[in-house]
Amino acid sequence: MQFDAHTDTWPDDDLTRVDHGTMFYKAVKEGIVDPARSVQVGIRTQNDDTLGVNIIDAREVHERGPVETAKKIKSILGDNKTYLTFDIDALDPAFAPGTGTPVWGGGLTSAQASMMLRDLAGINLVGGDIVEVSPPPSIPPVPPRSPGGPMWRWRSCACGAGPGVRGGDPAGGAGRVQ
Ligand SMILES: [Mn+2]
Repeated sequence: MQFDAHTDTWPDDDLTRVDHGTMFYKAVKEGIVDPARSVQVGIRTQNDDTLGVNIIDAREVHERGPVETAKKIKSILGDNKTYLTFDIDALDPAFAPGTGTPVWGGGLTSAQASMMLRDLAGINLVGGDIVEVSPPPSIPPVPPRSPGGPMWRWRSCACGAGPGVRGGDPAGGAGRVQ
């Protein structure tokens, strides 16, 4: 399960090379992930070859809403072991400007991401990461909670929505894992 503005499936058949835009091409080609049980959420760049991976692009998230999107994600993942990779550029630059390859406009809001991650509680999550967090010096520092927010929700996703989660702000800025 990948939250991202980019699919990171650009073709590169040199399997000895690691690149931040091609790793999922290689993961599919090497059979590390099952594309039919994989999903990319928040995509808003074009890549004609999906390699069979399910894509819920940013527009679909906006049209469907976070609650229904989370249900669709769950239906794709099923009970399979799931790794979550959250590229911070899935969020609109208005919410997370500090990243290496920002994509202007139309990205997910922090509230949408927070609600989806919370609603994904119960999936068979085995690990995860947050990538591409890179506050450039030319903009004001990103408040520490901004990149930390998805990680916090990731924990709620892994641990189940506890009382501290359920009572929290749906925008996900503040809160505690209890
Ligand atoms: Mn990206």
